[in-house]
Amino acid sequence: MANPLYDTLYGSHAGKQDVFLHLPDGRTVTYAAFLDQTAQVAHALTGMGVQAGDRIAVQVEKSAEALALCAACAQAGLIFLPLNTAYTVEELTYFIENSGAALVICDGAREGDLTPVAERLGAKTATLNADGSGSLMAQAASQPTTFETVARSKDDLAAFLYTSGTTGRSKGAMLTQENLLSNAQTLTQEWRFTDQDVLLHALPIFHTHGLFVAINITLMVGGSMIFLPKFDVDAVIAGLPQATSMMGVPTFYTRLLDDPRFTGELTAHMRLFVSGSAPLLADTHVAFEARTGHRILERYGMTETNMNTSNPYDGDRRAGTVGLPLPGVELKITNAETGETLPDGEVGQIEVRGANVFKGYWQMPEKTAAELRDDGFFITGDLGVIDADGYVSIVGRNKDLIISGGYNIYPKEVELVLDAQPGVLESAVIGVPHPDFGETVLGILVAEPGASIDEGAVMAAVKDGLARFKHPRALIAVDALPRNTMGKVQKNVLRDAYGTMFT
Ligand code: MLC
Ligand code: AMP
Repeated sequence: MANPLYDTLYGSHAGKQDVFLHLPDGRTVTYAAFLDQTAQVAHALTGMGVQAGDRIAVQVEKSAEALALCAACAQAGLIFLPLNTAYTVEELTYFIENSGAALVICDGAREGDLTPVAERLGAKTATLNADGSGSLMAQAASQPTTFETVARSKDDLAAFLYTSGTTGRSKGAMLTQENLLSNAQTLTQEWRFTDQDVLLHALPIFHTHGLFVAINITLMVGGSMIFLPKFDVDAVIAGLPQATSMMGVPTFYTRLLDDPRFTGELTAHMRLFVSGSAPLLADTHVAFEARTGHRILERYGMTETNMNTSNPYDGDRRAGTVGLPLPGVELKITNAETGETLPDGEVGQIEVRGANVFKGYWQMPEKTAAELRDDGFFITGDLGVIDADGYVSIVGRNKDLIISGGYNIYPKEVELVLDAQPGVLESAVIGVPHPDFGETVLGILVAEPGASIDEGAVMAAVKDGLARFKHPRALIAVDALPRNTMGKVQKNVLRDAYGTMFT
């Protein structure tokens, strides 16, 4: 039975003894062995009573087994829901409840906390640890190494990825098989990936960049990956000689440039460096070329749309731009108030349409309608401009979003926690420049009349409720927040006042 996503990315490699993964301990995993394990995991999952269309919430460390779990979901027609390993139990509770997950796969260290939450929400639990141990693989080990692939259509959902919104509550972006396949096909061609490529993979696999852009392209061509648990500058420098290509967020590249071992000689053999998920400063692009001779290929994407634009593989990779719309992706700049299309050279909101654009937000028709027009154009919330050569530059956002080291932080989510603290009348959370993470989080607090704010207690409360990367790097108490005549907090005034704190 046909299942386009599984058949194209995985089934097409049946029996191949070529290496798919190079692991940090020196082990390699062939495609054949990977597919055998995938089938076993698919049996283990269906043996727990889940069925096609069910959501599988996954908060596990990066490992070959975690990839087999993702592949098994595709083969069994399950909807893969990857979750940032930094999320707290409180955050996870929301995702499990909102998604209606039938099964939660977590690290053994989290089992005690998450099992009662999962049970209360009607979900089962299994464990998968960073070393591949845990109940899921224990169950899978005794299963057959073949599994009857479940029939799915390209319009069926393949993954949920949660992306917060300016109102603070995360939204489950519904991605179909076609969303993933069409983008992987396009990127493979645009970026010239082949089965000779060895991609150095140091990204997390719970977000679009590391999961779908990096891995699906490799699977599409039958390439291999140096599969690092996370970005570590020593491991990356050690792995580069065996790699042909690398993908990363800008922080990867600024950290490599900070290391004198990262030289032109070390990278002379490399075919391609790709950057995205956050703005790559033109200075970084220039410094990278001066050091290595390579011009980073910057591209622009989103959880809701996968990749939208890319600088050319052959052609001018222009620093400070995100390149040209990808084949099959329509991109326009519009007036945010009227929706009318603006001419090249004028700044407006970026809207995109194509097979890459998601189906909507899970059980949130109003939020979906607010961003996904009836004609299929998706309002990205990014501000951009198209130049005379068609190159797109992102010049800002009209969504309240901070991007720190490539992770999204939505100020509203942090403000809600700060406002709930004793002595705090109100707060404003802003992003300010940071040399390592690009942007970092700053909390501005106003005390209730006559009250004083215990900043230590406030930070302790934040630590309990929010993932580490969302924590304000500093809290600042002020008498009042600047407001415009409409009473809206002027965050630009705050950014001007505190923007140089960390630079
Ligand atoms: C880690 N920390 C962060 C952080 N990452 N804090 C803020 N922002 C981040 N991004 C915390 C750590 O837990 C640690 O806390 C402290 O900050 C110092 O950590 P570090 O050692 O400097 O961080 P490190 O572990 O090295 O991680 C930094 C990083 C990582 C850049 C390698 O954040 C990363 O891999 N980012 C990639 C994110 C990503 O994949 N984005 C794609 C989104 S998809 P403590 O308490 O331990 O000191 C998307 C669509 C598209 O955007 O276009 O691709
Ligand atoms: P996410 O929701 O995690 O997928 O993040 C998507 C957001 O990241 C986009 O809406 C942009 O704001 C930002 N982004 C992604 N790629 C780039 C880039 N190359 N330059 C600037 N911002 C980017």
